[in-house]
Amino acid sequence: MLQENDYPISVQFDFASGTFDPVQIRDDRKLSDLQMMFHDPIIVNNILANADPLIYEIWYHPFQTSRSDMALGVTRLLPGKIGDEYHMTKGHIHERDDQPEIYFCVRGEGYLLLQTIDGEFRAERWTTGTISHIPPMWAHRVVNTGDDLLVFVASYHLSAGHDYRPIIEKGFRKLLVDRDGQPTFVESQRWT
Ligand code: M6P
Ligand code: ZN
Repeated sequence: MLQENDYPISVQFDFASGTFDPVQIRDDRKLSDLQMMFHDPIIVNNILANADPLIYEIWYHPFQTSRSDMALGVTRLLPGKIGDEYHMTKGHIHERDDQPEIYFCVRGEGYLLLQTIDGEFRAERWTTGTISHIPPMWAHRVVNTGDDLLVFVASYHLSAGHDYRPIIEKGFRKLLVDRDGQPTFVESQRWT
């Protein structure tokens, strides 16, 4: 017997704005939510003394049926920098170690950074149209190195869970900073 939540659901995505309708949950991530993520605390505190700029929005739609827990997330990552470091997502690793995710860059350009707990690191170059598979056990973060909005679509199981602790404690091995107008990887001082 089908339950009430076992029926198909569709939402309408708008490529121009990078939004979809109807949205169930919207989460705004401001600089104050990413204080521990950017490498220069002095610049972060100077900005926060006057303003708390929006870095990205996440638009969610959970699809929960009596037998499944798929989620759709659309992230709108604004262009910009905090000091010399490009806007990025907080980044997380899944609580469950058997849970992958698909990220689809539908607008903009940048990088997907991936890292294991043991410190294996990968950076996937993103342009509009890149689709990346994030295997289980890899932390993931997206960096917008372009002048335009970067929008990516994510699909994952809600039960995967988000663990931010390894990112808050040590961050990723490499940072993406602007050097003479060029996105450049540098080693993170926090990683030891
Ligand atoms: C995607 C998904 C979400 C995630 C969001 C932002 O939409 O992976 O689960 O929350 O990106 O990433 P973060 O949680 O690292 O800020
Ligand atoms: Zn994830």
